Amino acid sequence: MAHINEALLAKANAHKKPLIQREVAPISVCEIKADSKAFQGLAVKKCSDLTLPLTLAPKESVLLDFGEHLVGYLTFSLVQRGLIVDSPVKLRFSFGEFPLEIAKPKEEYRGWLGSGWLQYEDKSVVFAPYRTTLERRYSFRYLLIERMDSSALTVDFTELFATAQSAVSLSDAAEYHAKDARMQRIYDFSVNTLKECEQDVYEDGPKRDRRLWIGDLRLQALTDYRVFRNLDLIRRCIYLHAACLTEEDKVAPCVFPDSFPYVDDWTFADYSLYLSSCVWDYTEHTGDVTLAEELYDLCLKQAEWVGRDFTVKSFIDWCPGLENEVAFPCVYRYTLAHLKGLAEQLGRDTAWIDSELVRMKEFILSYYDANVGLFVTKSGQVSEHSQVWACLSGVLSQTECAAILAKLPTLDTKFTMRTPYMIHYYLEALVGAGMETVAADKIRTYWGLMLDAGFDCCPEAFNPNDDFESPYGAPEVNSACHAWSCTPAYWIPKLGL
Ligand code: RAM
Repeated sequence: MAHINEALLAKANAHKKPLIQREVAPISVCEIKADSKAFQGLAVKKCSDLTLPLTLAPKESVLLDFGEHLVGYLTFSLVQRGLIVDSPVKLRFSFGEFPLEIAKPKEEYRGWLGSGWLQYEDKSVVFAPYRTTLERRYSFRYLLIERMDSSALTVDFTELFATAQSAVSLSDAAEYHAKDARMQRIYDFSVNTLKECEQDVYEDGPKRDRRLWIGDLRLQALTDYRVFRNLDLIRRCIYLHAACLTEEDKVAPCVFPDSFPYVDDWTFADYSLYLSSCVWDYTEHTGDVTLAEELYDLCLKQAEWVGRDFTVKSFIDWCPGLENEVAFPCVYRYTLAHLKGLAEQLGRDTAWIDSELVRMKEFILSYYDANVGLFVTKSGQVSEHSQVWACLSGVLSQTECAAILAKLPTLDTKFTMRTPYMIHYYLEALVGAGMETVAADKIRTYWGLMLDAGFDCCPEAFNPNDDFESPYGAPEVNSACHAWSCTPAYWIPKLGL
């Protein structure tokens, strides 16, 4: 059973703010065409501007483009043409952040996430005129409306719009002028991603999950200290993670803020440790130690349980077959440095943390293979993750880190970084090693290719060599607006790009 700290939960809820809403109408009628040069082989072509009423005869369908990525609710009004509706009008609404989501037949879904995440719903309209707002919130740019029934009557949509919502508005974002147009576009779509994911909590991606993940939260908050500086939301989300613990007072990887008991009973140990990093970042960026005072003991508790056993489950990245044996202890040491920083600020005893830092240095270095100059697991696995996290663990000099990171592009391994989340930590390792130029190139190429692929926001997973890669065995449920991918909005200003 979950362990809920009601006092902290009340604090989390005291920081809840109303969302900003705006109405957005679709701008054009379009179609999806096969195009071998387009991302996933599908391109959207505009057919005409959209003007209402929009008429739909039985078995007809129409694809609409809202012109931008939205998170919100669909409202429509329907009237009959001339005669009385003599049998229900059955409509299917399919929402998509990207064309494949609309184009792929729903029955072909084979992913391991619940098929309920597919963004569509059927609506029977028995009497007209009729007006409704669909109950489920969707994350989309495109909307396909299909008339599924065979009755003889034509209907008109006289009203059709989305009520888009976010905790912030783009006009509140700190301005940044990048050095060139491409970097500016990368910066802007990263900011847009962050905005779309700022809802009642920092969602990982508004299309799926509808919950708060601490690994994502850390990167969102880090970016947001500069971009929107939504400190209420940051504090609210940190409190939520501290309030809703698993049975043994472990920080859960995700909190379901709307569904009691708010957490499941499993953990990703690296995610539990990020509580220290979140509180450390908050203290660093606000100069306010009150949160650290409230949560230090809980942060320490996470380090204590993790320090006892490294065989626990951790996340690291969505890379099949990855052994976390090196990367995970490195995350532990990386977050211990944040914990130590907090202890020093609060005047707490650091003796246990200091001894752990020494013990972990020795442990991590035992994985260094001097023959190849790389970190290797006991089974002989060489992954990009082990090298990156070894550099971030603080056990190597800057020169040693630079030597290791310079080898990454030529490593002969299939255990490569798969998510923009992991690539954020790669950028951090590069910057720490004094390799800012390589970091800037990575931002330009990797996120630049996402732009070229046509994304409006930064996707959850992106492999420039495989358009169909999916952590879930089904690219149509990948999220095309994912907060852990928004960190160019952190790095670009930081590096003055
Ligand atoms: C995905 C989520 C989230 C991430 C977890 C580990 O399912 O979308 O972003 O934190 O994986």
